[in-house]
Amino acid sequence: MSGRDGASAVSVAGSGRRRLARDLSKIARASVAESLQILRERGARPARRIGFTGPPGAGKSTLIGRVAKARAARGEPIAIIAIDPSSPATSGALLGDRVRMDAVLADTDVFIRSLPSGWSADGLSDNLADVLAAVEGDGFSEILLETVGVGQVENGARALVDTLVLTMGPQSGDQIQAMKAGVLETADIVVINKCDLPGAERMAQDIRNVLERNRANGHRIAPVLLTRANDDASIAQLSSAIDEHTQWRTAHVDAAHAEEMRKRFHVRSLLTRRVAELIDTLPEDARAASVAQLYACIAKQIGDTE
Ligand SMILES: Nc1nc2c(ncn2[C@@H]2O[C@H](COP(=O)(O)OP(=O)(O)O)[C@@H](O)[C@H]2O)c(=O)[nH]1
Ligand SMILES: [Mg+2]
Repeated sequence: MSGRDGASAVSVAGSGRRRLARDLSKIARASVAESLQILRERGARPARRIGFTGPPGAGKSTLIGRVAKARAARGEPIAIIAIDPSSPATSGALLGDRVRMDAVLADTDVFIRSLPSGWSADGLSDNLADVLAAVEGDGFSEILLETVGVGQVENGARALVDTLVLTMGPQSGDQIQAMKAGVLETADIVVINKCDLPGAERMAQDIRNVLERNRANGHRIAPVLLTRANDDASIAQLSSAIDEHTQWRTAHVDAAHAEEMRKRFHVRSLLTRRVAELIDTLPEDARAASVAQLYACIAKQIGDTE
């Protein structure tokens, strides 16, 4: 894993990035008090945030690497944050992601960081909102975020990114069946990757049919693209679709409202963590207390937090 960082020429950008990498590892495990301190120290400088979500094995890491390479060629500083679904104890997938991305991005300036998802049930890192804010504070103009999941994860990712790319393989049919109603509709772009495998075309058409039903409601209809990691033209098409969505968003989404929703989500995730911290430190004699008393005890301590 040390290959890329170690081998690259040491530059000002290089040492800045090593610091960011260290900071992110810290933030990923920070207490709420530490997170608040870090947030105060770093200024906000919004970056374009593009989320890739979808079932494991769909090809998200591979695609993100290719898309990042294509977009980095335009000269903008790009960061990739991959939230690893495996437990912190098994770093296998983490390493796999890095190896795949590093190979593609070896001759670029793209910053890559994989973080464990920790104990959160939704596959997002508990501190993801802090992590993204820290990366933004470091001057990247674009962040590509990889998260695993088809289900509730999209709600969290939805609030944190500007463009959400739902990535599936042609074999993900069962996973689509299992998706909660509405998940497909949260995506801004739907990608059927591995279109070299059978069934991709058919699946794309099925999804288009589902999405078309929304046209009557006046919703924007997400484009459904077919990609193959080794096909540069399909990667360029995906990159253009991301740009088109960015433009659409500028014209149609109230930026102040989106910013407010993001802040609300961030505060909620800080509070959720804070409550968990306090519950973990309840005293021994809490056993005798009623639920209402425990609630009051936690609420009071939250109130005492600056
Ligand atoms: N056949 C084929 N395999 C692909 C394609 N894209 C990725 N893969 C492979 O699919 C596997 C899972 O890819 P990965 O990017 O790790 O998926 P992730 O779990 O969604 O991040 C890897 O073995 C990739 O090499 C593609 O376009 N076609
Ligand atoms: Mg991956």
